[in-house]
Amino acid sequence: MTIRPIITAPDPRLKTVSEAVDRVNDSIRKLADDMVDSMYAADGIGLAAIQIGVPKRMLVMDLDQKDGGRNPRLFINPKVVWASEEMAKMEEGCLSVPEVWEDVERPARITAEYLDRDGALQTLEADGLLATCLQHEIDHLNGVLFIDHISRLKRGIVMRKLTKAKKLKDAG
Ligand code: K2U
Ligand code: ZN
Repeated sequence: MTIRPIITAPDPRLKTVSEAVDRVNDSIRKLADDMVDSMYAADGIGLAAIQIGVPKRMLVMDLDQKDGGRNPRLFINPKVVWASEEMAKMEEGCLSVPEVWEDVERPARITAEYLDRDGALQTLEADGLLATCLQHEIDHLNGVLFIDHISRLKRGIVMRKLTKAKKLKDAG
């Protein structure tokens, strides 16, 4: 059980394009376990490796967690291979963008390919919260935050708020 600190914006590491995982081994599985522990500790329902400072293309999710369940899922080298033209709007938040909630439009339905905990290729068809969360986390692997999808004006306001909050936190 290892809980690792979550990087919060503004931080240049969150703009990193993460590297593909070339072999799913015990080290990768241990990292995934740490990610799950860190996600639960922060009351999140998703977490990308870069959010704990590791630039590898992997993410964890547990949508049941919000209802008190425990059903962690691991996605390694996830790739959206199909997305609907139909869009869906959902209010998003992020463990790396604290206390900010904004509506974001994304494709309503997606098909994604990824490697599972054993390194086997899986295909997932997703809609609803699963589709939104998976796209949000895959954005993290490409150095994109959900606030990069809102208006420049709103993003400016949010970034000034985050910068001020981080300065106050760093000042102790
Ligand atoms: O990337 C993350 O920080 C995980 C997100 C997952 C998510 C984002 C958008 C839409 C659905 C899920 C967070 O778990 S969102 C929920 C949240 C945000 C801040 C603090 C606690 C929980
Ligand atoms: Zn996020």
